[in-house]
Amino acid sequence: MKIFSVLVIFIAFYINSNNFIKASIQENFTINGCNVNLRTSFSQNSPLLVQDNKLYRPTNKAETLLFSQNEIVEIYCEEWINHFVINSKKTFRGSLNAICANGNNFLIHGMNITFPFQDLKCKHLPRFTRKPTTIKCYNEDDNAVLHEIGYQIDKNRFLSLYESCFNGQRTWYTKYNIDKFWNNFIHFKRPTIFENDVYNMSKNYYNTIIQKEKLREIFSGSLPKEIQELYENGGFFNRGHLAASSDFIFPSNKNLTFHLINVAPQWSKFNSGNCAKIETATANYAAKMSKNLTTYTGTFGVINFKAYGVNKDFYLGNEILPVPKLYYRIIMNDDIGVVLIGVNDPFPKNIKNISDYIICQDISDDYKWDASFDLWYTNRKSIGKGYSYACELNEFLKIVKISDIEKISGILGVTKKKYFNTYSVIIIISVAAIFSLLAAIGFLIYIEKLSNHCLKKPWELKATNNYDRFINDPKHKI
Ligand SMILES: *[C@@H]1O[C@H](CO)[C@@H](O)[C@H](O)[C@H]1NC(C)=O
Ligand SMILES: *[C@@H]1O[C@H](CO)[C@@H](O)[C@H](O)[C@H]1NC(C)=O
Ligand SMILES: *[C@@H]1O[C@H](CO)[C@@H](O)[C@H](O)[C@H]1NC(C)=O
Ligand SMILES: *[C@@H]1O[C@H](CO)[C@@H](O)[C@H](O)[C@H]1NC(C)=O
Ligand SMILES: *[C@@H]1O[C@H](CO)[C@@H](O)[C@H](O)[C@H]1NC(C)=O
Ligand SMILES: CC(=O)N[C@H]1CO[C@H](CO)[C@@H](O)[C@@H]1O
Repeated sequence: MKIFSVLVIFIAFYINSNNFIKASIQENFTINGCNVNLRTSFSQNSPLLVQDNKLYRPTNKAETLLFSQNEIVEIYCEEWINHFVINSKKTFRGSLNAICANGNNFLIHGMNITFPFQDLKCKHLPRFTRKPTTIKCYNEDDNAVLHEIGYQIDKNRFLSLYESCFNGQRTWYTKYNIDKFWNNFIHFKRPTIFENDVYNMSKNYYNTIIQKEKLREIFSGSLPKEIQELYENGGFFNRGHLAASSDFIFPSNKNLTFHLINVAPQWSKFNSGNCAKIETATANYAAKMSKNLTTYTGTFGVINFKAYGVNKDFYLGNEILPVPKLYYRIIMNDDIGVVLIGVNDPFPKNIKNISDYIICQDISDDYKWDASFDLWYTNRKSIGKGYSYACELNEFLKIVKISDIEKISGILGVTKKKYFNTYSVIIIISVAAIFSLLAAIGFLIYIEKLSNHCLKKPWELKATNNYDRFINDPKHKI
């Protein structure tokens, strides 16, 4: 209320006398720099931040964004509300320059008036623009091309947030960056509606009732017990994000992940289980190590219900949306990388043989992982949360042929090689057991020979000694 009245007075003065405002701004320009607290100065409808024609990136890992005095940050919405509307029509432009004045006050270029950062709000968050390219992105799929998802700031400027490799039916992966100053200080309320300009869905195939109908269809009417139970407990196929909203810092950026090109059907138990753990681990790792991570989060294969007697790839809708068998997340920093893979099937009965889901050698037990990966590491083999494992990227790329990744020369996220993992311990014990067995056999054979030779069992030899034997030998009898 107080701020509001101050603003009304401020604006009243502005309308009456530009000179007064000018004077007060000049005065206020003497204090150095600005700081904008991420927790308190951002809200659901904060504008997109742009700098040097790129998406704005924080310059430190603190809770506060720092700007030097007179530093310009471009703020972009599609429409503006509140006090801006009262002023000149320039306020209706999609993008404005905010110039750091002091504290968390910014001068809006062309308006000669400062606002605290938190008052710079959009009516709604800027909407996505999807730009299909002709760039092929998956070696074995000629229909798959990159689609850029971003913001069309003006005629000439399109800023891409992520790229999805999409073939008209499924997204193989979404590629994006996790910032080295990643943080989750800003609370974001997830939208309930996903944007869709890529699927022709006469119905929403993610709707749980429609999903259940589809499952019933393949099981000729009655669902297996486990699946029925999951459904009754509110589970089913979620819209599993590839780029997670939590991978991005700002509300405007988080919101753009809610597009159907960036999601695929994912069992809810895996979604909130190991898939979420992998997301948290990678973002934490970027922040902890202050490393920009290039990330590809993708899907592989199609699930089936072989163990339940239905040996057919499973799609939601009329063969429209394949339900992936595996999800993966590649994380790279220059030529150091790793891939974490999760099984999109939380039913132990359906996973009779886990090796059907292992597409490259699991190295998760061979290394000590950075502590950022602890939560994932501890739960990684739980089938109910979506069994998961890690592979060397070069091995993975022999199977999953992403076009644009160069050779990788090191493993990301690990600290040192474990010389004794579960397998090596098993091997050592087995080898030791075999040697002991051989030694025992050898010993028995030796005893056998000895007893044949002496016609006496060794324990019977106890009483005698070599001298006695010598003396008792008929040849030596005197
Ligand atoms: C804003 O202030 C600058 C100087 O500080 C002045 O040159 C400009 O004319 C002012 N603009 C308006 C719209 O008053
Ligand atoms: C983001 O948010 C707005 C509402 O604030 C919505 O209209 C828009 O379509 C959302 N999603 C995307 C992907 O742009
Ligand atoms: C979308 O699908 C429906 C039925 O599934 C079909 O009738 C319609 O022609 C399709 N529209 C387009 C644009 O392909
Ligand atoms: C992080 O990535 C951004 C943009 O991709 C780049 O400008 C910046 O230099 C990178 N920083 C490091 C330390 O690699
Ligand atoms: C599991 O599958 C692998 C390869 O698909 C096979 O080599 C192995 O024998 C199978 N194990 C069982 C118990 O069926
Ligand atoms: C030194 C000075 O005038 N500081 C003022 C800058 O503007 C804020 C409000 O926008 C005032 O609270 C300060 O007193």
